[in-house]
Amino acid sequence: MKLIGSLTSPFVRKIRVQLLEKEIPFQFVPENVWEEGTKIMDHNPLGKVPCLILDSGQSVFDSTVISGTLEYMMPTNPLLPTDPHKRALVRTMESLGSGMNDAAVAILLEHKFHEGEAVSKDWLNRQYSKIHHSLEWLDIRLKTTPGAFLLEQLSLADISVGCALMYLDFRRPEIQWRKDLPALAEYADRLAARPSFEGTRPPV
Ligand SMILES: N[C@@H](CCC(=O)N[C@@H](CS)C(=O)NCC(=O)O)C(=O)O
Repeated sequence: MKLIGSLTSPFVRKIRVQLLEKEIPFQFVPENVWEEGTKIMDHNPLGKVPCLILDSGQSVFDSTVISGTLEYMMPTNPLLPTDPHKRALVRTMESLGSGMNDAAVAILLEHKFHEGEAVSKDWLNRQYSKIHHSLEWLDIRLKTTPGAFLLEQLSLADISVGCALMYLDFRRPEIQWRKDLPALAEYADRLAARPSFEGTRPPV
């Protein structure tokens, strides 16, 4: 199994963490999708990473499809509950993490492709608002759970949300969410101490 991706992408990190937690061996294939001459379109017509290549050669893309595929193909250390309602909640929180990443990446790209007056403040504010509302939602959710995780045990929700929170620290330090939401910050720190997160920290 091969995983095409970059070491800084939070979507790719989610899959790397999942593979490590499930103890599934894989080959990491680095790809810079922004470089001219990238070969990512040979595997994913959308030109995005992560892209998982199964041993059969079949491509699987979009991180949420990859994470679901890995769960039903590889039953070791399950990261999705069997109860349908809890599963829906975990998958929703996984999507919340992805949506936070989408917003944080959109801010990054607005600054990458526009300068000065051309930068849309409305667009940026829209993205910051999504991130702030998601952080508040997570803080409330965390207060309703007795343990260390968003549900009873580690799940795809924690992996996705953990990657999103750590991506904010990495790329959007101006948000300064930690001081207003200390319980959420502690939660992120607990996740960051796991070997799977430790081993997938973005290079500085
Ligand atoms: N919904 C996708 C988002 C993946 C994504 O946006 N990846 C970024 C890297 S962080 C990318 O490849 N961007 C290239 C582009 O948008 O053309 C997923 O969950 O896999």
